Amino acid sequence: MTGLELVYLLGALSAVALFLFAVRRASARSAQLGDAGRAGRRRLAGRRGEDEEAEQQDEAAEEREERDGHEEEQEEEEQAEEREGVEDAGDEGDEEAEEEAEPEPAAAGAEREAEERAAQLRQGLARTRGGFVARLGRLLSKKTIDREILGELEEVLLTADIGPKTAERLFTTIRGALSREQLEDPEAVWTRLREESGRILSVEAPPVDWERARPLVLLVLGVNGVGKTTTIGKIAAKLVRGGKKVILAAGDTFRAAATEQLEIWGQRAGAPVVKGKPGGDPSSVIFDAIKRAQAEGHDVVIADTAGRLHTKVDLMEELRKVRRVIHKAHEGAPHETWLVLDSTTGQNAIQQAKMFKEAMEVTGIVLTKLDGTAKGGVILGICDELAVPVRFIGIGESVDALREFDPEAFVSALYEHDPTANAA
Ligand SMILES: Nc1nc2c(ncn2[C@@H]2O[C@H](COP(=O)(O)OP(=O)(O)OP(=O)(O)O)[C@@H](O)[C@H]2O)c(=O)[nH]1
Ligand SMILES: [Mg+2]
Repeated sequence: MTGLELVYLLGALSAVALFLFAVRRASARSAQLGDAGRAGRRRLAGRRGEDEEAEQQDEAAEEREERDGHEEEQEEEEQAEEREGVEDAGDEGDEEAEEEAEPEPAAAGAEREAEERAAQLRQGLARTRGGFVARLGRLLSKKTIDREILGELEEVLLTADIGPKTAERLFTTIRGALSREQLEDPEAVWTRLREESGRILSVEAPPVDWERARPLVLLVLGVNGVGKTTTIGKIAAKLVRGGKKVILAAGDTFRAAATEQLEIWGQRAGAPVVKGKPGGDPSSVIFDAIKRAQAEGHDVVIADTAGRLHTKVDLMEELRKVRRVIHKAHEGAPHETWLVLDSTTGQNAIQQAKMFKEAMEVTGIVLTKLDGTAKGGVILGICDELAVPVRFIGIGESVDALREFDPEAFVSALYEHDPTANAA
């Protein structure tokens, strides 16, 4: 061995010795630290004379450390699985997106929309359907029906908020169906009831032609709280969506917050609002709105009115004056005068309709709040007794919760389930 080799060997040996020394020191230090921690806890416990407890705690701490290690591993695994899951779902999402990206055939889209609308109407009429319609259904769901249940049927109809005249008309229909040897056939009686309801609701009237005058003036009436302002907002939104230029007249100068409420609806619908001073003359506000509509080329003016004045006589007098002034502003106007009725008031709505119709011409009815009442049958009484077409129905507070009234769709939604179909 040369001198140089000897030097190398000695150098390597001393490096190994140094390394071993360092490892030993490090492990001794960590043992010291662990012992110090445990000793510290023991000291604390010892102060309370609870050495054993401290030992148990140490063991528990060791177990916990071990468990935590496992849990961490498990968590990591779970997270990895989740990530995979998300990726899978992402793939599904992509597939869905791909499916959606394919253009839906126009006919299928229209069909889906019609189904959605029918479902929304059914939902809106759920409470009425669950009321007198369900009671009639229960009576007619017997396998055979006899004259004994006639009295019960009559009672259900008379208490159905459809008005006594209409109740009698429907009852006569049922009795007639029964006497024509259809006693064995409850389904035939149910069908008759449906058909007669459809006839009552189909008041002869051509659809509203929004283009027959420019501007077309629609005056909206009704007692306070029935939903005039809300309905005006919804109608305006519908017309604006259909490409019409609409302007609103804040003719309710009686109630302090009425103008602001209409302004909010105007903004929502995209229609300007002409307003006057609080307590001012409603006729002059509506007059100004018509003049502005003529000057600016608006297609439709919708005029809101107060629902309450000091007395009913005042209200009718005021509304007649409004009509006269509208006529002065625009020959042939108002082209439409719609009365808003709140279906939750039941037969009261029929009385209100009679009162307004006696005082002035009413060309259409809007029946609101059908979504919140079991008294929706009142629409039968209104159509039967007043022979004024129902133009729209309100089935909620949102801007799109207003429907053009379609008697057929209404009857289908109301008599949705044929209870006699499951007759035992
Ligand atoms: N659920 C439901 N609520 C409605 C409907 N239409 C109107 N409303 C609510 O009825 C309340 C009264 O509506 P308004 O539009 O202020 O009634 P109004 O006739 O203008 O009342 P006045 O200005 O006080 O005469 C509001 O809370 C509306 O949100 C509807 O179809 N369904
Ligand atoms: Mg109002």
